Amino acid sequence: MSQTQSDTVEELDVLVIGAGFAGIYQLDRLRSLGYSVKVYEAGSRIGGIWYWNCYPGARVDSDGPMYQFSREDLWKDWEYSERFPDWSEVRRYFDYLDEKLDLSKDIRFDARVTSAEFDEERKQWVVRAADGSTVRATFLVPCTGFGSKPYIPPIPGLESFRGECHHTGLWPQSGVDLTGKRVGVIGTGASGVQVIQEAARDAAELTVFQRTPNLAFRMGQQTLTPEQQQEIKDGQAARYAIRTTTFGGFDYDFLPVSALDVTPEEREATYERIWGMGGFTFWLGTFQDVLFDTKANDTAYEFWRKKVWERIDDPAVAEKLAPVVPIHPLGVKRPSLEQNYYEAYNQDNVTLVDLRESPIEEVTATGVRTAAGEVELDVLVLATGFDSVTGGLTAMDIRGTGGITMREKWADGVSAYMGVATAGFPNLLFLYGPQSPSGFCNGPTCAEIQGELIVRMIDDLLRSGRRRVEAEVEAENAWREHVAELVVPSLFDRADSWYMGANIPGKTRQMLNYPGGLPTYLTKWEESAAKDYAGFAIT
Ligand code: NA7
Repeated sequence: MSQTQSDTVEELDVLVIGAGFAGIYQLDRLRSLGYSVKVYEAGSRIGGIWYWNCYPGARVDSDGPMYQFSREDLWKDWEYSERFPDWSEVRRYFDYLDEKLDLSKDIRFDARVTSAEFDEERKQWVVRAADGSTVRATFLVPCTGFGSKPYIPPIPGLESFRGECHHTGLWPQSGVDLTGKRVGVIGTGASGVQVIQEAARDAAELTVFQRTPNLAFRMGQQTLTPEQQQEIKDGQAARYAIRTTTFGGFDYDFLPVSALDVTPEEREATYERIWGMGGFTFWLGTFQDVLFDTKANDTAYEFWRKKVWERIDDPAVAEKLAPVVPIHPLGVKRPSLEQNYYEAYNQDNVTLVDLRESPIEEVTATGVRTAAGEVELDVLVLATGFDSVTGGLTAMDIRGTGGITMREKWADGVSAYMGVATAGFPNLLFLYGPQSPSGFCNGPTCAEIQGELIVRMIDDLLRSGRRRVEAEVEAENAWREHVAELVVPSLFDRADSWYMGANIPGKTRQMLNYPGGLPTYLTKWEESAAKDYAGFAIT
């Protein structure tokens, strides 16, 4: 039972950290089972990553019907106006969820969790937040997502810049007007591509500082007509039903054929077809060996490169954005979806600086100096990504039974059984965590499917009066090996991506997401659950 008295520390069955999709799923489900649950959220409203990432152009890369919960009572009354909704519409969706599910009453906002310590005697986590509050909970469920710790590179002089400087993941809630300004963007990942498209339209001058080109795909954005909305509604239940059978938790999957086993004409026709569909189909709905076989990948890359070159006037710029010789295989670093990204570079107000040729030397009071000279700027946008997957967890001082923090335990790489728990940290079950399907899986799908596994586990344990669960060391080591083995036949290790932890200097290079696909992951979980959660020590 929970108690809320000013002179006592509140005690809960479950404390959830983070009010994004994963966190609010936990809140709603566990509350409905009768448990006392609260969410601590660092932001001032629900939405998780969509609270922080409100930069111009921030937009979902999944089709709207996939980017919401699959409960019929929720989807039947909800419509996104575009195929790929922007951040403000996703926020409206969260407001809608709040209204329908009455979430906010159990969420403590502006409460960034700073530390958590396990009290072995009482089998409880003692959790503290930056707002001075303390809470005790039998289970701690961090739902901090893959991108809650922005990465700001240590560029010399950055603090001396006198214009406005913002990281995309810490964008001012009041917005930043880029109109008529001299804008610089460092980084061309998903966030960079999105902000560049907007800045190219609004800024007087835009300079893009690119280190690695983004192999971006055609979004196929559409404003949805009433007929299309009806069509979506008619097919929505069926689309959700197949999510657990596909690699990425979407409503489509890889083609069960090799790119090399078809004729060149058939291959070209297939690429044209899936390219035309837009979205991630060219990534996760392509030939089954594109992410595993260099020759197959080369065919996809060449198709993509030609599509890009057709849209860029200057071949020298085209070569920088889509080099004839790939810097890394296509699709092994997270691709982005773009609308007019490549055309932007044909505009007179847009300049591309290739940091591989002219690295950044320093940020000055007035701009950015590279080996090619100084660019004067009013606004500097850092689209430099996140300490992905692990950063949200290691940013907190979470101390387990051995006295060491999670940050210390994972200093030389993560081990996380099933991607949900790590030995030495009992009763702590994280969602969207390291070596879970997370980064390769559609977010809301993962929040629901993986989320339900956690709900079931907590419910099973509490109903049977067992109050302590912990990943076994042997099990988490075996899981890490399993993940490493899955990477070997793939091409994922051929790019310095956040999937591999390779976007942060000094971070251990290892696959941070489960690359076996959602169905295999679920089978592994069910095998464990059927043996009373084999791999977990339960007392
Ligand atoms: P990403 O995809 O990690 O992109 C970060 C970008 O910033 C990328 O282009 C990096 O270049 C660049 N970067 C990082 N550090 C530097 C330095 N020091 N100098 C120059 N350029 C740098 O982050 P996003 O926010 O765009 O997207 C994250 C995820 O959000 C995305 O995958 C989707 O899932 C949604 P690099 O490629 O490392 O050479």
